[in-house]
Amino acid sequence: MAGLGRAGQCLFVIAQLALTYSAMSEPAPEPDDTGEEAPGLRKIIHVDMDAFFASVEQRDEPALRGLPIAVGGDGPRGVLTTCSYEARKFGCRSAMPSVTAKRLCPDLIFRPPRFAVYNEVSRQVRDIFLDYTPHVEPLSLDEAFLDVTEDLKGIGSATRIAELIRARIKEETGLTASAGVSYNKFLAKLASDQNKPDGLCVIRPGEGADFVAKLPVRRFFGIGPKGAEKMAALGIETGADLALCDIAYLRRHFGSQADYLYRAARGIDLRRVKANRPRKSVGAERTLDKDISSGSALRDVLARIIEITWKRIESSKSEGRTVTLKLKHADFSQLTRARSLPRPVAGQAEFASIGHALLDEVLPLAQPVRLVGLTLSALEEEEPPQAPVGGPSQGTLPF
Ligand code: TTP
Ligand code: MG
Ligand code: MG
Repeated sequence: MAGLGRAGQCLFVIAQLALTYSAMSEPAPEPDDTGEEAPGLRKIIHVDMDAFFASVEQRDEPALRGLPIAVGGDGPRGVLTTCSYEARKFGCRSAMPSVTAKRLCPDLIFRPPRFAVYNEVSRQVRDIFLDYTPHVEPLSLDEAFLDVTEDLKGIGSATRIAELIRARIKEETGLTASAGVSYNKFLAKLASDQNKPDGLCVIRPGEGADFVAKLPVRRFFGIGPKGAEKMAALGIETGADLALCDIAYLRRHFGSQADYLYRAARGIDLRRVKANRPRKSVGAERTLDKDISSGSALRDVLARIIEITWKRIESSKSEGRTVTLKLKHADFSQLTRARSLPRPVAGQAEFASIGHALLDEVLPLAQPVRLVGLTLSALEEEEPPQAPVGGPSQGTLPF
């Protein structure tokens, strides 16, 4: 680095940033097992899009339909995010190295991911869910739990609601989704997976324990390949095997997961569907590979962060009044500067000018900086109204 001019050093830092970029996204969903239980018999639907990223690519490029395709990089270090059901016949799977997938399926066609499009579809699908209930808990871009215990639209059954939702997703996005209907989240999620793709499965009250007994434990939510291996070593292959284990045994071998497993093996899950908390802020931050103190290098970093953050603000259709700059020093002490407008920030140019003005306020720096972040908050988004749990229709909506 000694021979590089300031501009050269700056480029070096920016190049490194690309590798260490860490995004500040929506707050992580709270763990589900907080003890907050849903009283009474619920009607829960789990909806999950089929081969989501790959189906979007096949939708938008009709020549790909019916063919084995993968979404991800096809270079030597590439990994599949997902692949079409045509590719799954060859054994291709999510998270598989692209090299392995190509060996299994030499005709596999690769496309790079287009996250902006997937986000857009995800929002469309979420809007459909919200037409049926405010109790929507997204698990990822392509799936969510819905509590439809209260039949707000007078549709008559949870199964019928699930069918209507699937039909509307097809009509409005051109994509298929699978749905599971049951009386708790654990079973509804198992059910949505049961008849994929484009499938529906209903597990009625009284059927949960039998359904779970026959399943291999690796299909249980929260049991990954490693967990399944550990169970296999203990002779636990199916839900029925798991149901034979007493709670003390489970605690000894699986610690804090024991209560969940004990209940799951019996088809019991007391977790409530938690509607997404409204987003409080949209932002991005970067941890720098090398601490920097020069004002101009920081301005360059901030310019990149502004672009990323503004894209997020646009794609989440957020509007906000407060811009906050965060700097973390080499010794981890933190410095923030915020500015609020009486109205929402008007556009990227205004957002950028506020961000840079905040940075100018703190220059020159007393010590080098290891992290830079910028957020927009005081967002103007509404929380979905919380329908009361219980009420006259509870328990009256047939499956
Ligand atoms: P999933 O719902 O797990 O998978 P899928 O929709 O592709 O296929 P299906 O549900 O029909 O089995 O994941 C949704 C999307 O999330 C997926 O299309 C791509 C992305 N994803 C990854 O990027 N990495 C992963 O390891 C997984 C599992 C998914
Ligand atoms: Mg899916
Ligand atoms: Mg999914």
